[in-house]
Amino acid sequence: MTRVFSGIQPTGDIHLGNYLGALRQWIPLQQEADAFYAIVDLHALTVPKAPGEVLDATTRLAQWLFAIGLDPQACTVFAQSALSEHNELAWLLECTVSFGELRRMGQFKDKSDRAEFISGGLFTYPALQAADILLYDTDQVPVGEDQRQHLELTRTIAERFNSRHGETFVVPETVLPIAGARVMDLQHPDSKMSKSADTDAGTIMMSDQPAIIAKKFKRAVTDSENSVRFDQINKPGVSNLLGILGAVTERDPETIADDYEQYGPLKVDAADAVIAMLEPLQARYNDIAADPAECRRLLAIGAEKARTVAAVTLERARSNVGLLPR
Ligand code: AQP
Repeated sequence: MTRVFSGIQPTGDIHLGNYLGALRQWIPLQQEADAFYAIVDLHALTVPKAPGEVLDATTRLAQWLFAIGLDPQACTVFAQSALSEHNELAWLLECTVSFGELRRMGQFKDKSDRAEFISGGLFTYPALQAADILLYDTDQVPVGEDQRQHLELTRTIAERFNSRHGETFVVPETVLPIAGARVMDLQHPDSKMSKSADTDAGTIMMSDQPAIIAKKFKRAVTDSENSVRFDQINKPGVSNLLGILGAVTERDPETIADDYEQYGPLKVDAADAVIAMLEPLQARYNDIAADPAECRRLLAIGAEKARTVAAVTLERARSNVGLLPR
């Protein structure tokens, strides 16, 4: 059976980009593959956090993952920090990746430009991400477009390790969604929708209430041309609205453009489609959020299942590198 792995950081509440770009793909893969989904809480520490922030965000994120349809009987959901195997393999992979390769990562450039404190972890975290993936003998990694470069680096690291130390890791493939792979900020349509944007005016949070969603779409930045066309280069704002509406309704954005002459109705329809999609998920989240202890219990069971696979891969890597057996 195909093995799937993907992760998400508990860096704040999740948004429409996370859902359309990655999480929505995770649901059917539970049935079609042997799926491992990690809340990558160690990655969240690459940027300074207040005490308790990551723990709270981890619990809320797990609740959202169950609310959108992850079934702990059908897949393995766990928190990365529960398994020391991730850190141990990360060190072996840090010693496999070069300084120059890490320096070329767009996300590092982007985040370090904005950060007051640039941690060493922010620089090396693609090696930890590679460890997350490679520990599970992963065939496929369903992610949004922004992760493509990191996934390429994971493949390079796996191939280099295999050629230096003998066959150790499965070299994984990146799987992008057909639609929604890159959802842009509604206020800054040249930037991706992100949890850590300066304001949330351009970000549709999964928990946003209908009136807020309608307001954010109404204020979405477009352009002064007043013609509805899908043209991501010259009309990023309008194309983003068409892309979102297309991803939610599973229609082609270029075809949808033919239905509109003005931006107003397009904004209203995009908002309505998103509201209708989110309402049942929000209702399920509200039920699940009432019992945080149950959610942590499910994560602990997931971590035990994950360890049975991760421990075997780590031991193989240690042995192939030539470390003392434990
Ligand atoms: N705007 C987006 N469009 C499509 N996919 C997206 N993803 C994130 N933003 C978009 C996908 O969501 C998954 C989880 O992302 P993450 O939380 O691990 O980290 P990120 O990519 O760094 O997401 P954010 O929201 O921008 O968080 P911060 O601001 O904390 O860095 C990934 O599969 C990602 O591709």
